[in-house]
Amino acid sequence: MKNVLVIGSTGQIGSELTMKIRREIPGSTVVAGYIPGAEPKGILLESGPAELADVRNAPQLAAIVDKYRIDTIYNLAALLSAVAEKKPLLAWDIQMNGLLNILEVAREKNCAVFTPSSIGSFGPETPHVGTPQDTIQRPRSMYGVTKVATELLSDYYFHKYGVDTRSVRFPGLISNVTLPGGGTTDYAVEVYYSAVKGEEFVCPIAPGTYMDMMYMPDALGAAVHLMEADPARLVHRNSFNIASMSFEPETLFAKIREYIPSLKVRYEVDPIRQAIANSWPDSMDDSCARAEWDWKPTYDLDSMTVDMIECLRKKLV
Ligand code: AKB
Repeated sequence: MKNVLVIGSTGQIGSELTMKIRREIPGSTVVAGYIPGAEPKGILLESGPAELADVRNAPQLAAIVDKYRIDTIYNLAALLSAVAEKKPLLAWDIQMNGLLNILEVAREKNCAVFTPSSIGSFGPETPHVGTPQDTIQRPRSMYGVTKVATELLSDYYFHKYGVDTRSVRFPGLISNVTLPGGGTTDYAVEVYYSAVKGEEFVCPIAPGTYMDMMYMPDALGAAVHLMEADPARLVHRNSFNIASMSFEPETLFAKIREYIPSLKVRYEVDPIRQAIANSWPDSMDDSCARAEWDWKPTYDLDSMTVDMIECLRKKLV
């Protein structure tokens, strides 16, 4: 991985992944791909090249790959689960037609491709506790449908054309740099902002709803580590379960109150998000990722909470 294109570089994952690769992979050129209205700013813009990279525009992607001799594409363009339910056709266009464009460019120009999947690729019939790596995937949300299809299409390009496609199923990602937008797990980020600002938090997810979650530094580490893993060890490719913590809203609020006792929460359950959350795993089994590329998270709920509060205090107070 030397010359990298990050598509969706100003989003929740992309903004931090672009900077991490620029910082940590010596000699790398990392192009920050963006769409109009989501232009990179500040350090993201100043620390390396940026190009318009709309997944629905195949010639545009091919030109960037040629210009920078791209060898690895991180495809982070997606509508998250709740917003995809409201705009299913747009979600399909970005997530599926966009992916096909990327895979075709990768096939022609010999690039490796990382396209994240999600806990959203599972559905109500999936075993919810200790969700196995290989199990039933019959999601009922458009987000989930596109994630399963992403896994299958990425594996198809690997088996048929030898395109080096790899992926992880991300849990809900918690970060203090860029807010997520329109996801089912967003509550677990937003409550930290409310706690630090001293505002009441209105929770759209019902108490007792368990979902897998992960702190962003671990998620970024997984994305980079998997793309650098020895291909000979990979039995799976698209996509690996990865896990670090699983909690329900009350557990998270109790943990935050250990550090900010004044946190106030009220529930106003959003039926769209709740239905999606009910169909997702409570906790995934990530033993294949551990065995095939030494995946190991570093943060638990306590260490993440300490770091989130410290970083948000610096940013917001
Ligand atoms: C969402 O909630 O839609 C995402 C996800 C778990 O894929 N954060």
